[in-house]
Amino acid sequence: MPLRMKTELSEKLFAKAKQSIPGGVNSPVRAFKSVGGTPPFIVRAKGAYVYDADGNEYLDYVGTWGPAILGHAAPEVLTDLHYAMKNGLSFGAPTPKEIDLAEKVKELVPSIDKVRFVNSGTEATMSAIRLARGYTKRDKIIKFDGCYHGHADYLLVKAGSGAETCGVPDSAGVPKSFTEHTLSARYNDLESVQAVLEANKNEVACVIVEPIIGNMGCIPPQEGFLQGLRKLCDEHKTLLIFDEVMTGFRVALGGAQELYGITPDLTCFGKIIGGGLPVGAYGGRADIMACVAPEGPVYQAGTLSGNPLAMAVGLKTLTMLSEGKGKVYKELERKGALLEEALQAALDRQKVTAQINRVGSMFSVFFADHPVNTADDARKANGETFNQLFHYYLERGVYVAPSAFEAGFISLKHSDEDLLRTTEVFEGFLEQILS
Ligand code: KE4
Repeated sequence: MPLRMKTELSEKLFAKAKQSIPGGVNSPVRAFKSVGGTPPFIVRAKGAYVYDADGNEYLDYVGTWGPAILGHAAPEVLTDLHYAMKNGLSFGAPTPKEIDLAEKVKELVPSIDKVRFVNSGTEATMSAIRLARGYTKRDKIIKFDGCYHGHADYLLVKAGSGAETCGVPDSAGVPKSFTEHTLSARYNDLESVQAVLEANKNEVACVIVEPIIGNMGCIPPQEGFLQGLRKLCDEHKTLLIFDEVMTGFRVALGGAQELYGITPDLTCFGKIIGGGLPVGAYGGRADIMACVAPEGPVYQAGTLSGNPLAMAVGLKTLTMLSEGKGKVYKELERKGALLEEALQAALDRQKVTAQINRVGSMFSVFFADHPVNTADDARKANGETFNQLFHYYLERGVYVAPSAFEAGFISLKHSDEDLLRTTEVFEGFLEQILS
């Protein structure tokens, strides 16, 4: 396994970036704060690989945090993007492509009667919560410790992902009054949800949940948890919002709601729905969506919402994923299972205890001798060992998220050889920490 060639250029670029951009990055988790070291400045991506300014090649399990499910720069997607670009970049007016993508989303996700496109997952969750409050005329919301739903002020409460990684799950700059309506419960613990609902009877507008947590590492729902959430929300006339920004079109063509057979009242999308261009979306029941301006009184807007380039790329991505009626997801499951079995076999050979959590092509390895079913379980895993693995991987051309509180993603372009090579590097790390 050749060690990384050099990093001088990325180091120079990082120093230069820090002079103009806070922390040198446009999103905190990219800065390698928790793992240490210098982030490679990526200049090109193709298939399962990304390439940095120093010419190093990496097998990519970040996948631009989820969108690159087809592999980077899929030729078919680029063709549609080039065609769209020739007609202009943005019109600030309704366009036919928005209808095509909206109809595709409705076809793939039956719980969606109507959908509104925005520009990020944060906008999607922000807007869905405002809509839930407007529809129910209630103010309080319930989120889960460790779930991350973007950086809206009132959602930065016990938030996962970069907030957890940077140690600011309750960010500075958010007035206490902004979070007084944000209640927190524990994921995979229905009793904690019931207690909060009972203590705030008829005051909770919505429960928002990552149906599979991806922002504390990958934590799947335990049997009955999501069904229990659905039942509790019905009993309390509280809306159930699935934040499928990460799981949407990732774990199944219809997302986690298809996988687990749950119908949420509203769903938020991001990442894959834009195929790598900035698209977020929220949608759901017609009677709720009828409250969204200009039809109804809940205001939400955006200059670049429905951008024709992003619509073209998102539509091509979902169209390619839906070819062969779920064939793609059988292949992603096969790849995921192959990697999981190979990693587990390496752990067994080296007699190292770790937890591999996986749903389809999203996964995490926790260095823990206990199951990881909650945010606290994830926090108790050995972060130092993760950080060592991170750098061992990076030096050998395997690029995983620079935080133990993120999920890894396999794309359709990760070959079996790529996955097995990953395991060889992983086993080399295990041997090293044992020596
Ligand atoms: P964006 O605003 O970053 O598009 O989406 C926010 C968001 C909402 N909901 C879920 C479940 C999410 O995972 C995210 C964003 N995910 C993180 C990675 N875990 C984005 C990466 C980053 O913050 O740089």
